Amino acid sequence: MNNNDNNDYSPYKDITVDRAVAEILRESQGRLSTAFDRALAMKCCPIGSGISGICCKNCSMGPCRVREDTVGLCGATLGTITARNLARQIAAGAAAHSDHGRDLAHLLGLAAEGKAPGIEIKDELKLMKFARNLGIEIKDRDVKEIALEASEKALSLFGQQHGEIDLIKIAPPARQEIWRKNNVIPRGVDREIVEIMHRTHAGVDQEPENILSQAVRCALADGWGGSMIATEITDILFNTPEALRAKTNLGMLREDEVNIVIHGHEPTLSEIIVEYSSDNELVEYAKSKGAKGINIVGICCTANEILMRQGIAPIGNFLSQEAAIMTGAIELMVVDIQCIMQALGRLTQNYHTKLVTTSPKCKIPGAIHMEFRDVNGPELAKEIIKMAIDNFSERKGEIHIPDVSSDLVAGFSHEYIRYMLGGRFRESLRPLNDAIIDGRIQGVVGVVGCNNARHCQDKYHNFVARELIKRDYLVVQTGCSAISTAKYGLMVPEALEYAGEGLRSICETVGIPPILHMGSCVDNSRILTVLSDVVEEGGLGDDISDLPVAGIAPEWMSEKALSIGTYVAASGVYTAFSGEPIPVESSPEVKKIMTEGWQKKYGGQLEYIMDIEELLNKVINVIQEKRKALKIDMKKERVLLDMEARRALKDV
Ligand code: NFS
Repeated sequence: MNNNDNNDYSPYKDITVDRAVAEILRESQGRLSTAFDRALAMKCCPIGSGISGICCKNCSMGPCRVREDTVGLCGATLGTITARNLARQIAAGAAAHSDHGRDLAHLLGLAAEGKAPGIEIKDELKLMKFARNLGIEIKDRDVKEIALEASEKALSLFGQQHGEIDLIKIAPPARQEIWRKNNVIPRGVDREIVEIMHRTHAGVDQEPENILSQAVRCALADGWGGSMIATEITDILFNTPEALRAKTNLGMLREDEVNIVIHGHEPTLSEIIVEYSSDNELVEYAKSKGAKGINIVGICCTANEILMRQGIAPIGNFLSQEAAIMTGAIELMVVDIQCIMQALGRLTQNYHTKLVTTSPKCKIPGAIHMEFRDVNGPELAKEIIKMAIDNFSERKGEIHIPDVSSDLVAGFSHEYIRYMLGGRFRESLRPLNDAIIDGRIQGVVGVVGCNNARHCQDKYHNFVARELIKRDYLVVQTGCSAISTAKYGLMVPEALEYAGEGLRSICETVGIPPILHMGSCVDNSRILTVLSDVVEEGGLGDDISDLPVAGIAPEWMSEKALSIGTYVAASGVYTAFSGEPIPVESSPEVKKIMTEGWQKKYGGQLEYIMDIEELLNKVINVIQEKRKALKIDMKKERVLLDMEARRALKDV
């Protein structure tokens, strides 16, 4: 089912293409301020955003506003300041992902020692793989002992001072050599973040290229370090996702049930809340208060975590969070970290909705703080659910739940993709490589990232995803971008009617949608693993930069997206951002380093292209050039390859 076509919600069709959000905005008639209103009321600063010059506020002689022909009080040039600012943003993004990974590494140790009630090791196979990747001996050892050592080893990667972080060894050997040659292999996650803060202090690193090399090293520490640790341990503790069906959008709120929204990024407490939401005692308690049951739904990446493993409905992405509150149907919104609008604190005051913060790292004025401390999961989850139930009878005013929802299929971990393509006993990416080689799949494109209130919600995500599948490109997605296309019914096998003939034939054979939901934003690390596996499978070159693949963040907004874009580019993938400019637009010097410079060094680049059609054409051209270089650009007859022929393909 998909009833989300927004043509009749003028004037909101320029603000959002999501009919559910548009309906809520129309209903509110501007009575309550949302990010959409604030974006119209306040233009963004052209200097701060790097469109016409740049601003340096790293010392108190400034802030200095600098253009190409001027310098700051210390003499800093436009290029230097631009590179410094971008590096700091990348450090913030990498820190957010990695600190999340650190907490999970810590939790793995507690779970191994039995000190984290409600949390246990669910995927032992994945633990063994993770431990091996960390260089841990697993033979004849107890699972808990291995888990404890894996936790300690993972934690040590954050503070490691020398050498190379272990997980980069998952990358193809040729890729590791490129990084080694350019001296950008992360030594330790925290070290790279701290070094950016040092180098960008006034009067330290002044050469844009050198600053950006450290930004690359820091971003790689995110993708192949902090984020990868987060993904791997989340799978170990809560299970590696497998394909499942679910539903999405605001229509998944229930008028007659206690609605609890989980919002943010951490999977831990959310998983426990989901578990207790079906607890008999609590369900009976809800019924005693006049509700028919307890309905758990999600927003942003916590939603993606519990969707991927439990099939819980994501009711919206980043720009849906205020609209969700404005339905008046939410008893309680529980938030942890990242992408939680401060506006929620004030907005919830207009409704009965309780806003509950749970992380010591994120308190919000107007919210009730109920701290999650690893040891109190079940107790806290029950308390939160009970608070929501008690709030059910406090609903005031009219409830407005838009009747908008779509089906989706999620759960495409890299393990599941291998299994689905090769079967449980011969799991393999071979069919994918073969389909790319024979041209039925032209390439693979990651469409990822946020919503941005300065651009129409979901419009670009949907545009690029639809256009790509139409032309036989397999689309893989994470984060808010994944929720975006799911909301329009593009993540179900039925969406194959929009796909090109080649892509459709493959997806029909395997039984998958043309767009694969691979999880939350830290799960972009899954995409890195798949790309490495595709290289290892053979026939498509020796390195990620040989593959006919690309990355797009069409509506990006967060510093995390800048870190992701940088590590994807530095991993050898052409990456394009649209919507708001990357804040380097006024510096031709920095733009050149990130495009031509990184292309030469890393075989991938990161650029901003304002026009979405131009971006699409560029992505397609880049991929077609890769196909040409691999000599697979000609349409071939399908032939069954024997082992010898496959080996020969490796040498293409
Ligand atoms: Ni990613 Fe996920 Fe969404 Fe953007 Fe925020 S929720 S971590 S940063 S807004 S995609």
